[in-house]
Amino acid sequence: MISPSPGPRPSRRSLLAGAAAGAGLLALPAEALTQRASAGAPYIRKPLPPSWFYDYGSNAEMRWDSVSTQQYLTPQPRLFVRNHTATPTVDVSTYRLRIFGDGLATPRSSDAAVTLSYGDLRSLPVTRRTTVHECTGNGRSFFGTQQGTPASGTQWTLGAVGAVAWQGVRLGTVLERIGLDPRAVSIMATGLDDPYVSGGVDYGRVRRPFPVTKALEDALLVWGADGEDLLPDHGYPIRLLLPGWVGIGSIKWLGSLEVSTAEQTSPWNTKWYRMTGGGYPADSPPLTVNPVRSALELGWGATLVRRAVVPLTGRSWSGAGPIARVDVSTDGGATWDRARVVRGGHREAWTQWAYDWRLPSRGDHVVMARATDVAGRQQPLVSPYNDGGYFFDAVVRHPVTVA
Ligand SMILES: Nc1nc2c(c(=O)[nH]1)N[C@H]1C(S)=C(S)[C@@H](COP(=O)(O)O)O[C@H]1N2
Ligand SMILES: [Mo]
Repeated sequence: MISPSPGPRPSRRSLLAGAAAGAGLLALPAEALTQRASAGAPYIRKPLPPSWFYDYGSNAEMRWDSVSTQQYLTPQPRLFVRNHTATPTVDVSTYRLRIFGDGLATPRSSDAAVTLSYGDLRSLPVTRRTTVHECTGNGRSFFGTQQGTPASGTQWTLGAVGAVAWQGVRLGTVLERIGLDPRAVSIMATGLDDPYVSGGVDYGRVRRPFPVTKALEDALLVWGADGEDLLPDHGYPIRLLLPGWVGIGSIKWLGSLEVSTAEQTSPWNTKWYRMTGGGYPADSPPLTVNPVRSALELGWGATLVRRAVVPLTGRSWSGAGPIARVDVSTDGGATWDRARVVRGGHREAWTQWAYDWRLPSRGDHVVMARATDVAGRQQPLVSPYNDGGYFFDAVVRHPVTVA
């Protein structure tokens, strides 16, 4: 299989060398080290080798043609980054998570917040959880390129997503120890990165409220991924994680949690990350559970070598739970055939699948993958337009050439 990628792929040698050192997840191609200066700096700290990422300045997208079928999880060095501002430096020795609000059993003002150090959080019972971590705007570019109605925002293809094995402590454990007022309904999570300024307006620090029910169900305060500390770009030392929910809910560099007996709002649940425009009503609710999506492990317009059987591989995922089935079309959607599940995976991580494309003719083709999750949600052929370009979940028409 040949993919037209502008940069070299990580060499087999560097990957093997990393694996031999027992650090396979952190192995970087040699080129990464020399590209440090030109990468996402000053917004993103980690190297962004062009064979792994599309660089959009403060955001970086994982390239699907850099994903190895052998690697189920997305190591942090390869995970997409979505920053509203720039990755901050947080001093772990002075770091404190502040928890306050009238929704605690003993109400506390911001000045009298409960403070938890990094050490306090690390001493609590550890929970490990693998989830698909995804930006709400993943796939946004296809509103324009596939449906002819472009939406503004980062023009992600399908790589603002990864499957990550997180380590942390259940937020529920922390809240139960502090004590909650039974009338508490909402928690505002606020990051420590600089206030977000856009179009001359200062929106304050990145923050978004989420329901207490989600906090008690499965939210985590995360300090690690792949058995390593979080990388600075992914929220070091502590980030919130709301499994299966829109990426914006998982606030990085978590500075405070305000627990309230009243609903709370921020521009990140009123102005952004809800549906506006198109056919949506003016009062559509803040987005929560991620939709169903699929991607091929191929570059855009990849060239495949003609054989009796051309193997196609890809992944499908859903915020609502496991994938029930995946169907593939190699004739632009005229006929569909079931793909074979290679690895079904954890409750909310992705499903790897494979499809044997028999005797394709030479020339240009469109390959499509359509997944259905256990909740019965199936990827549509068209995603309803919205101004924010959120939740592009339609089947993507992926061009390939058989040579
Ligand atoms: N503090 C803070 N948290 C944040 C953001 C941010 O800019 N600042 N971006 C959010 C968005 S929109 C997404 S998609 C995820 C991206 O997480 P990642 O960069 O670790 O992949 O973080 C979320 N949490
Ligand atoms: Mo996002």
